[in-house]
Amino acid sequence: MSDSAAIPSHVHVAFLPSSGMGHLLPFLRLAAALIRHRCSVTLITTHPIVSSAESQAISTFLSAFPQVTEKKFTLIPLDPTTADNNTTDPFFLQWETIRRSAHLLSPLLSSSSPPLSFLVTDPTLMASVISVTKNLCLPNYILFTSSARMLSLFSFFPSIPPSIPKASLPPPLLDSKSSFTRGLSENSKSIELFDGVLINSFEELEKQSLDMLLNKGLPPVFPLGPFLPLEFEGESCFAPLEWLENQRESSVVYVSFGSRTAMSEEQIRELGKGLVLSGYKFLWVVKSKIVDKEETGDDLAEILGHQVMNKVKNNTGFVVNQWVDQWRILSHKAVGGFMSHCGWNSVMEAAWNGVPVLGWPQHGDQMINGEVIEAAGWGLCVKTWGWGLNNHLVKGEEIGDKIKELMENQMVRIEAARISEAAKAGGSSENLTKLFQSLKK
Ligand code: UDP
Ligand code: G50
Repeated sequence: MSDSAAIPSHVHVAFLPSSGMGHLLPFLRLAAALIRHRCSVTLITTHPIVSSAESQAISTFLSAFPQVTEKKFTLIPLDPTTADNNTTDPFFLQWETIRRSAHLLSPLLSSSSPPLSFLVTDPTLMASVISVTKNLCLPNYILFTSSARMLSLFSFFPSIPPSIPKASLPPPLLDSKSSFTRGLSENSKSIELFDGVLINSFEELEKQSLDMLLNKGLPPVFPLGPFLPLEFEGESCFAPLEWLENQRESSVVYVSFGSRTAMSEEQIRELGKGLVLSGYKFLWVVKSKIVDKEETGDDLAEILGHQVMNKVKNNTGFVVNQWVDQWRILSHKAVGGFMSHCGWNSVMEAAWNGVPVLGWPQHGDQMINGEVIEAAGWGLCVKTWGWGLNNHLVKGEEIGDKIKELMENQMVRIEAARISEAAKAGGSSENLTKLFQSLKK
């Protein structure tokens, strides 16, 4: 987002992100953009916090912007007897915990000084937060943390737009009783009570979905992306820049499945085989635990096997199992391809930097996001690899072939460069101005 939007000086915005870095980071990036436009900002942080990455990001954000007010929101512990027994993912459980505590937000919001102009709410918390803000007559905007294509599914639900194949739906949506489905359907129903939807996307990339949303009579949608990372995000995290500096242009495959997706050890081993078979140099972020605090790294060599370790030893591969500075990696000229789970933040970061993507969706909205990449032609999305579920092992040979297919494809490279130009030329600052104009009404 650029700095050119004309904005009144008295605006005070509160942000309520949900758990997971994929939710927190876009909130912090948008908050920083509003601070640059002279808004006052309150950040509501929910406690306890699930991952170290989230705690770290919040504390570096608060020290970089001392003018931000932090409001700590202590959650009521989730009663295990009433929780969804099928869900063990700590991030999903935290969404539910925040929802069930939402009624306690009222005093926190009404005591803000100067009074709040509006709240920006995470999509996973919509239905439980909207009744609170309605009671306070406080305007409430959603920051949708996924693609406009996913927003179109979300807003049509329980109908499915004809453009979205059933096989691409987030798998838990196929079970009408799952807590994910219940949550999503309540949140989706509440959308019309909101004042608008902010989204990290841009018109050139998702015109069709954005037009469809416009014609649906929803609250106005403001595409404000791509969101750019904040300088301090990379401060304390790792990027093997020296190694990258020594590689030829566009010769390295960067492999990462985001902040909360762990693969089985068996699948990690096959992926390693695939990387070796591809013949390309690789920079691979290995994650074997969902929550970072549980990652030990001790037995990495054992999981990866000697072929991958040989590559590491002779400098033709680089493996890490810690938080990396993904933006700096994607913006490095040595990186020529990105094997990704298609988390929406990663997709937007690849778009900005013009890096072709090999999508291997693992959960939730990722297949739908991968289809956005395919439709725009700047990558491939493999739909036959079965959501990375444990009962479907993808063999190294297949993985190696797909990596070669991506890295040798000139068309995706040309399209990636085109998407990057469109991302940089996009109309996010005009849309930000429109948002502020809509406030004055
Ligand atoms: N990320 C990072 N370093 C890591 C892992 C993730 O900087 O080691 C960032 C990544 O750049 C993106 C976010 O964390 O901004 C992950 O969000 P995404 O939507 O891609 O996936 P999720 O982690 O939510 O599945
Ligand atoms: C995270 C995730 C899975 C997933 C999504 C995530 C979305 C966002 C849309 O953000 O698709 C959404 C809104 C409200 C809701 C659920 C999902 O209750 O891990 O699908």
